[in-house]
Amino acid sequence: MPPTPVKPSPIVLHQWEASPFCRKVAHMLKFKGLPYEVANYNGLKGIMALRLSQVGKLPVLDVKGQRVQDSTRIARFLDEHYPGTPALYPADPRSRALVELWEDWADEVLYWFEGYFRINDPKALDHFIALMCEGRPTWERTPLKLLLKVAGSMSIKAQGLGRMSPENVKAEFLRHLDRIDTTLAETGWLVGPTQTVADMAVGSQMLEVVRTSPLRDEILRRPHMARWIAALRPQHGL
Ligand SMILES: N[C@@H](CCC(=O)N[C@@H](CS)C(=O)NCC(=O)O)C(=O)O
Repeated sequence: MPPTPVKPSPIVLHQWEASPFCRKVAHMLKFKGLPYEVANYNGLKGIMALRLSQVGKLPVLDVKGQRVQDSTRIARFLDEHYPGTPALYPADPRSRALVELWEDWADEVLYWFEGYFRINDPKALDHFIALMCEGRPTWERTPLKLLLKVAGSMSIKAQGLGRMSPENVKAEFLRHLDRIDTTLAETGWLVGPTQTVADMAVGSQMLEVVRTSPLRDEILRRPHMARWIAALRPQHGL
């Protein structure tokens, strides 16, 4: 009897539906055309996500028998292990450096603005909690909202944005939007002539603002950003 072929283990994305970092990874996998399965940690099941890695954050990707945590490490892993697929990072060293800077800026700076607008706007927070509790018993919404509001406010205060006046936070955010719009004017993408992980990282944060916050109007009234968001939306199913 011929040996039964061993099926390669599927790629599994451990995620929260409303996490911009998880959506960034989902975007990368779609861009590369890699099929994957999703494990959701909605509602109070989120506590189990803490055990998936030493860091305790999502996204976590199980791929080729390895577990990789952090969206940026996942991006590098995917380019290294799937060389025949569209690249997330350009080959040219200077362009790659610029992509990595944009990516890091999105993950480490822009994320806090997205979190600030989500935590401090009651409607945005309710929308976010509804997304985070999809498929879970309704009673989980109240404790999760309390938990995320308290923990979110504390970390945004510790980071600094939470101690600025709302007017100043908004003004700084609008300056960032202008910079992005100016950069996009040249090719429609942040670095070079094609989409890179820079667009996926910045786009995932912006799409979360578009999805839950009234500040979406500020994003969509900037012409280059509006076109860019329209191009990124299908990858996010939004
Ligand atoms: N640098 C990480 C950030 C991931 C991250 O902050 N994920 C959030 C969800 S949006 C999280 O897991 N927060 C839970 C926690 O901080 O305990 C990445 O790029 O993956």
